[in-house]
Amino acid sequence: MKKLLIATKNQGKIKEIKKELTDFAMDIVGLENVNLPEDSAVQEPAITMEGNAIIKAMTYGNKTGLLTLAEDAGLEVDALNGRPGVLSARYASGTDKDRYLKLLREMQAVSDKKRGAQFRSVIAIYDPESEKIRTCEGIYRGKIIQTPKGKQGFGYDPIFLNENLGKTNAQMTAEEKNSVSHRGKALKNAKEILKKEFKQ
Ligand code: ITT
Repeated sequence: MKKLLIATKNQGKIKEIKKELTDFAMDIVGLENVNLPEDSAVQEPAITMEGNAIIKAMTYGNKTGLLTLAEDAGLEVDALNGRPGVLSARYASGTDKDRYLKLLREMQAVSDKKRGAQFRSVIAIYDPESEKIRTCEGIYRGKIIQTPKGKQGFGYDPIFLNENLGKTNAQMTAEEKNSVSHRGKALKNAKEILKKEFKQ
């Protein structure tokens, strides 16, 4: 079976990606399964998520020689004109909690009606043999609540409410989150692209 490297260091992402790809006809490997030089941290210098996803997929694909899937994701808040967006992981130093608490502080004066937001996931797939690269994305709309809720998921999940389901991402299992989320949607697109364009 053809190997597919999932090139992310984020444990929350790995869990969701692996869950979505369980029945997929490729041999899924993580960065922990491949030998990489010590200095293999990847900078994310691009000003778009697409640019950063491509940089990550190409860097790890070229280092390992494997077909590689990488993702760049972020939270785009309406009242902040789309911030933190591509800078979501670097919005504040410290932990995920430090970052979502900073966001809640920044949004303290924003009324209930204006708290719309969306997650965006951009996936890049790169084959170092053919040098072919493809990207796809998924968007997931919801609302930033005032008080964090739930313990599952990662990142900004405790403050992101799915209004249809009446719960935050952090109150969902990985499976349930995948069925509605940006990453779930992007992965469904990615599976189609992999089947059509990267199967030998
Ligand atoms: P890799 O680059 O190794 O994949 P990362 O954590 O640096 O991992 P990103 O550069 O894509 O990932 O940053 C995405 C940030 O956006 C991440 O740190 C989270 O804070 C947030 N984020 C992305 N998807 C999320 C989700 O599904 N739920 C909550 N927060 C999310």
